Amino acid sequence: MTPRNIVILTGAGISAESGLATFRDKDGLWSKVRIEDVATPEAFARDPARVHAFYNARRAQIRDPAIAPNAAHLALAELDARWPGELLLVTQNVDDLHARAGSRRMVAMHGELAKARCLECEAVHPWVEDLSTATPCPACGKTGGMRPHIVWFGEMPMQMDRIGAALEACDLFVSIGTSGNVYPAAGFVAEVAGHARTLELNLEPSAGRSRFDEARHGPATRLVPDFVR
Ligand code: BJW
Repeated sequence: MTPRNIVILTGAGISAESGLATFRDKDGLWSKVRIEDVATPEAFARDPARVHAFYNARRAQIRDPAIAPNAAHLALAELDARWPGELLLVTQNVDDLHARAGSRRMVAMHGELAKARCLECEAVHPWVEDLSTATPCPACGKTGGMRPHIVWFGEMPMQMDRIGAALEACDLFVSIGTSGNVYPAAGFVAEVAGHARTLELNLEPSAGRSRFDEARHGPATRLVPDFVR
């Protein structure tokens, strides 16, 4: 049966061939810094300067002209543009490569490096420069409350209602470039079991491999264009 409603989940592996490090691979980000030091609300409360330094460096990296969408991002944008049924791209990535490739129907469930949020007034702002503890909020003017617009461990991922509705309505679920270690995203494949065909596209079998109907293993820049075309 031809699918009508598609949900695509992506993770760091889809951006690896664009030059951005993954988290849990050898040489991944979590081999260089401890999660507890940079990716929890407690870390930010304890040492905001350290957390800012980690995200400032990554924000600067996505502005590097050498970092650009690859063939996998472009293929998903092409699918979005031509797919007549429902489609939602749910990315765990905080880079902006899907948006720069042209994907429109998408949710960045773990937030975006290119945005900052004020803890005082909760306004969310597009953000290019470095953040510091002295950065004033452009909306309320308070200093000390600006943080990366990123979902840290223990925080609720963004737009879960929209994601839940798309998962309920989909008849094809495709997971690309994610190790399947982080929830709730790692649980999506189980949520759609029974009403959607499930396909994994990853460099290697993920932690959730056994839950998928089918898996293809290799680099995203080969597997994703092959799947889309
Ligand atoms: C390639 C490739 C190539 C490489 N081609 N492929 C116990 C049980 C269950 C849950 C929990 C638990 N204890 C705590 C929790 C909850 C916790 C959690 O899941 N912890 C686990 C570690 C156990 N989750 C949370 O706290 C989340 N919030 C939450 O649960 O709220 C409550 C809630 C309940 C119910 C419903 C809704 C909400 C928040 C999670 C926040 C994650 N944040 C991070 C960092 C912030 C963003 C950033 O700084 O960038 O998000 S962690 C990091 O992991 C990042 C990523 O988005 C995320 C996923 O990583 P990803 O993308 O899978 O990367 P890797 O490196 O792991 O994998 C890359 C894959 O690509 C590999 O498989 C490679 O093989 C492959 N690959 N090259 C194709 N060329």
